[in-house]
Amino acid sequence: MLEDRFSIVVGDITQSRAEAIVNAANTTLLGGSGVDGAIHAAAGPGLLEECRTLGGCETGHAKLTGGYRLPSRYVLHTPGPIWRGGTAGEDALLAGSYLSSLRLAAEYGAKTVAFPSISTGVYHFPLERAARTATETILAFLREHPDMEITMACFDEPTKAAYERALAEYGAA
Ligand code: AR6
Repeated sequence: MLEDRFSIVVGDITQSRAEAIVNAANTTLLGGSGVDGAIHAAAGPGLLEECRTLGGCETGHAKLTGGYRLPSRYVLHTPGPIWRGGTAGEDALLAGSYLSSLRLAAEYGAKTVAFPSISTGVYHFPLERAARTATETILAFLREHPDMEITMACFDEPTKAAYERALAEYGAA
């Protein structure tokens, strides 16, 4: 079953045992608040040093680094879109963040990937809408990659509930 390879949990992504975790970064890739700050703090200074060599990243794209002191081997850094009202291509950019991260993970042989809820914090993307776009993108990817497993590491219960609703909507489709 597809749903067996998509877990939605409440947790701190820096504790995840996934081979690759995703960072909801900004286009500089030089750190920030929220999950970005937590990942850099847990990984240690080596992560920022490597990020400095990457030359930033476009919104909706992703770049890979090592995991340094994290349990994960890789970090996939993706700047999600800043919410601008919904008519500035935000949905496609958010889908791009999920898909670019997953393609990079597959390219590097990471079979387990954990995501935070990209763009729904500081970037103010509406949670229900983000959860639907993320879930639809993840399920489509999983259908084509039967060897991969994906976890949504939600920071709180309302976030988890939103992704569970989206899974109920798309999982059966
Ligand atoms: N583990 C899992 N989720 C977390 C964690 C954690 N340790 N910490 C926070 N979250 P945000 P964005 C959740 O603001 O909206 C940064 O400054 C948080 O509760 O981290 O994409 C970057 O540098 C929320 O549900 O990311 C960018 O400038 C989700 O992660 C900007 O923020 C995303 O919230 C990116 O904003």
